[in-house]
Amino acid sequence: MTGTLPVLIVGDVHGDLERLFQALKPYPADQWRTLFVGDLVDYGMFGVGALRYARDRPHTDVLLGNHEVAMLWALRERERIGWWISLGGHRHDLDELAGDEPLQTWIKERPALLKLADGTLVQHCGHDGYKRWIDPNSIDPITSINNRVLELLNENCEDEVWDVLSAKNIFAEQSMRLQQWLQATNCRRTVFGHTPHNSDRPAIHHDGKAMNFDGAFSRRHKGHRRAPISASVAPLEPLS
Ligand SMILES: [Mn+2]
Repeated sequence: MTGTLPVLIVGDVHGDLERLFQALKPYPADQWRTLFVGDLVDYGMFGVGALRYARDRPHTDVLLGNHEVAMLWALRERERIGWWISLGGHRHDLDELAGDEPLQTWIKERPALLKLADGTLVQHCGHDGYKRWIDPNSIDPITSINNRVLELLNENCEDEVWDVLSAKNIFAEQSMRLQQWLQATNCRRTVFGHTPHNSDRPAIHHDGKAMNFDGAFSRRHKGHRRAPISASVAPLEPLS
């Protein structure tokens, strides 16, 4: 069922749960496969609420963003809390997560990468930094990257995951690296969020081989500029 539904991409939500309800209203959960590109937490006041809502929505996958990694890190290492708050974290959200161990486990198990049947790669950041985690002995680079990220989070190596997931998007400017990344992962195009694109629609680069769905969705985002919902939440046309 999930594989046959049309795909809806949801860019960085950043705690704006009320706007998320509004954004998803035209897309009933039973009629869409919903993919969140990560960064549901921080800036807005309802980060954990947004995570729970996405987790419980049918036919939905949620990818790991750098802000989820920062929050997990702050949860485990109390000296990190100030740093995480400086990134936009809210203390009440951390307390909420601290009291919900199943949710903590669920966040840790979110994939870094997801490949769709048409060869679309969904990821949080628009860059190829994930490639350091490819196991050369694995026939499936995407699974080997996801396995390594889970291992790192379980081994308290949030720093390494943070370093990769917080780096700047580069695909819009560096088509050669995009091409090499698509080859390395055996994919045809990539869809991501992470850095606001400042357009009213998802930003399309290199003939659609790279698409950015971070439209500064959260009204608490510093770059919000009254961005329309359609800059962040939109259907993805399948590749033929
Ligand atoms: Mn973000």
